[in-house]
Amino acid sequence: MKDEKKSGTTMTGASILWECLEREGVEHVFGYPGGAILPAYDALKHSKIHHILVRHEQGATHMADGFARAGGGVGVAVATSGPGATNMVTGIATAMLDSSPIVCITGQVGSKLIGSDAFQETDITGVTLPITKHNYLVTHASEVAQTIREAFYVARSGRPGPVLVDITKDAQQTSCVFDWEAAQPQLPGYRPDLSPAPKEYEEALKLIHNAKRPVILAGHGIIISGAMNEVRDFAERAGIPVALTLLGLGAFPASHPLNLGMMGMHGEAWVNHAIQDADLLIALGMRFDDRVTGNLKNYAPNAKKIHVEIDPAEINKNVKVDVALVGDLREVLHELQPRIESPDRSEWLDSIDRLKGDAAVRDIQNLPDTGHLYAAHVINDIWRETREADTVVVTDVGQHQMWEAQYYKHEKPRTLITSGGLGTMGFALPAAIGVKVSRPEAEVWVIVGDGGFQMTMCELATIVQENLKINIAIINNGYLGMVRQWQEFFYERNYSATPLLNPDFAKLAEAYGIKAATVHSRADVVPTVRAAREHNGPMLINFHVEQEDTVYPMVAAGSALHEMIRRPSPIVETAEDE
Ligand SMILES: Cc1ncc(C[n+]2csc(CCOP(=O)(O)OP(=O)(O)O)c2C)c(N)n1
Repeated sequence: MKDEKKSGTTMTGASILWECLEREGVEHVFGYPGGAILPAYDALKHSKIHHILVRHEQGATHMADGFARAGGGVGVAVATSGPGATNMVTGIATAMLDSSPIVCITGQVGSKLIGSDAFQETDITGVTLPITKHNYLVTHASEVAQTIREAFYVARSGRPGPVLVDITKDAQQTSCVFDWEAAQPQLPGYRPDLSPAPKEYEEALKLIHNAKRPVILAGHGIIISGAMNEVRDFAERAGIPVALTLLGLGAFPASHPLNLGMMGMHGEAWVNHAIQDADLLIALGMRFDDRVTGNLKNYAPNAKKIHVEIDPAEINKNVKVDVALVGDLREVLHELQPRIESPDRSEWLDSIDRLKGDAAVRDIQNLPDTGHLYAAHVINDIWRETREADTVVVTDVGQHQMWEAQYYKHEKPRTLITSGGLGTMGFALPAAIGVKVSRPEAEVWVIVGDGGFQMTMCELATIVQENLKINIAIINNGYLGMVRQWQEFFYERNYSATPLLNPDFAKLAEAYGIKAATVHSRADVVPTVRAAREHNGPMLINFHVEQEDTVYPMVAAGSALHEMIRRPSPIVETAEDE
């Protein structure tokens, strides 16, 4: 119907832009206007697309990213040229490292002015070349349709990622005949659909069947591919325990008996020991990031490695593997699944259980109540209160992020949204806006440090303007906590530039018209969380937690995965003394 109406008619580049976005299924965009993108903003009045006015272009990119991660679609961010476009850089790099499909549209100065250092001119395609999956400079209205179609195709296919489309002002203003059909993507060199050869399946099966101590390493690719059921069936059938990356949390149910928990720098001790002891690692949709491997020289020294991954560039990049199955994880597992044998692996699973040993007595949840409020208490209580609901937690970066990963037990995919690869402070608040727009029925909780919150807190205004019910828990320790922790361990407690002078966050929220509370004691956590859930609008809770708390375990940079710094346990030490 739509085709008949608009295809073949003469339209401006700006109108074509919105028309194409609508046809790509876009209902919301996050943006901020300015001179070079004004023709597009003018044409917005004829579009059904809802534009959400952000307070900073970085926020627009994180919102688009949160939107994509929560809902599985493509998020769209819009900005003007020059400073508008460069403000997007951090969000684009964040999406790139976490394979999140976003399309960023930027205005550019008139095509005749390009290269003249015109007002607000930046070569944004040059700037973003290494941090986009692909980018485009559009200088004619006639290129808009095909470019937008390609941009969406590239962003969402294969290994997803960010695409930037920079459109000159004249390309937006001038007109041409719009033809959606003729604007098919033409990308002869781009082959996102790969599949492994039969021989590779045979080799993988042989390794799986010969293994005595296998571990599955489950990553974000499982969620992107929608392969949760396939991974669960595979793990159950083969009797293989599953360790998860930070971005993999939710890809395998936390309560499943084969779930080991998070691996890596702040993974639980038994998970890292199991990986080091394994004779086979089966890496599914993960990329052996240094945060999960520790020192590569001593990484899983006795293990053969199978890598199932959609991006061939990841194979043998960090860790040399024995068998690579390059393709979509879901399809690869469909192929493998019927040929998997079900051996008895109880000996291996029992030995991992024994590794769990003293972990519980070291857990802060189980230490005697000293009257202090710890971040772990807050996060554990939020989990207990919200676990039955359709809850999405969006975290920022730092200690609270790691405690969230340890204490919020994610059962389902897309319930933890966090910046893993780039570790972008300031991500949480805007990303949560994108999450809520994508999934309005979900209960959205932001868990954020006092440092990261201040990086993008201007988006509180966007929350109010859009009337979004988002709960914000600030884990306020008065420090740039994770950096302070490194200084504590590795820089002789020289807390250089990490103590924070904070505003009264509750008053700040109230200034925006957001309900707020401040909590100092453990007893007040649950009632305040309940009040936030019941409140019909956004609420911010400022949790004043123990200032010098530490995330344990920790694999120090340069250490092997099994060399962990662990929380001292009086009980364990007493036992050793005797
Ligand atoms: C944009 C950005 N700048 C700097 C850092 C380095 N960094 C990592 S964690 C951290 C401290 C975070 O402090 P806060 O937000 O208060 O959270 P906490 O660690 O206390 O939970 C810093 C500065 C970063 N990850 N991102």
